[in-house]
Amino acid sequence: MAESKLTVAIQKNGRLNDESLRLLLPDGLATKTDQQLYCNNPDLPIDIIFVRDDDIPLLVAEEVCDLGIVGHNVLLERKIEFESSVTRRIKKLEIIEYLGFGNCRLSFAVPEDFSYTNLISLNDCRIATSYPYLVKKFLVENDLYANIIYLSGSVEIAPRLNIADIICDLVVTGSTLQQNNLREVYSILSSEAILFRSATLSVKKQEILNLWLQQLGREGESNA
Ligand code: PRT
Ligand code: ZN
Repeated sequence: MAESKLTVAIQKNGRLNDESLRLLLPDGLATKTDQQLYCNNPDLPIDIIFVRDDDIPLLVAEEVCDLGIVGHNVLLERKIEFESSVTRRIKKLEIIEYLGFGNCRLSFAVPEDFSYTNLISLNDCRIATSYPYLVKKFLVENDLYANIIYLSGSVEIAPRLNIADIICDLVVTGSTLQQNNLREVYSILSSEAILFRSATLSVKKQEILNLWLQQLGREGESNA
């Protein structure tokens, strides 16, 4: 990647794609097509790479990209995964800004007929989730024990299929839970989209980043 430009990884398709593009590209420059994986605009100090959101933290941690936009939930999940890996040597990631879109929460939800009193009711349950590292961390911190069943999607259907007793998934309005006869009982994380960076940008790239954030009218405070 060119040293005179920043490479930003954003979600190719999905909930964060539109808003991420709107943030990165001034009006009129948003010309992405569905098939596009790469956007190189000579008028901008950034190149954009379109990928699945789950891959973005690794691309930045491996310094393939300089910046990324994902939900905070995805960044935190992948960070814990990286930290627990003994084979992968990855660079630190720093949050530049909370972006105010993609708001949601990661919550435990139980079937309507599940007898839930408090967190202790989760003990010994089978919990289906796409966020096994965040759930595990929460259980350990709260002195709870449960079996975590990893599912990459359609988590809400797991209790009905009897592959899990309860779930831990993203919730916004609660209507998906309701449709699946589930009720939210405890939220473990509030999330929104974040712009984040590799902690090891070169001095040159750091200068480009500061200038670009100024152009966007953004301060860009770094916090890990
Ligand atoms: O293909 P790719 O892997 O890139 O996309 P994805 O399918 O993994 O992610 P996507 O596009 O669904 O979500 C991207 C990010 O958007 C998430 O990581 C969150 O940070 C954020 N976000 C915001 C949401 C939602 N809102 C949301 N409602 N992510 C998922 N949902 C789903 C949730 O999983 C559940 O199935 O919507 C349903 C709940 O919504 P309600 O309104 O019915 O409660
Ligand atoms: Zn994803």
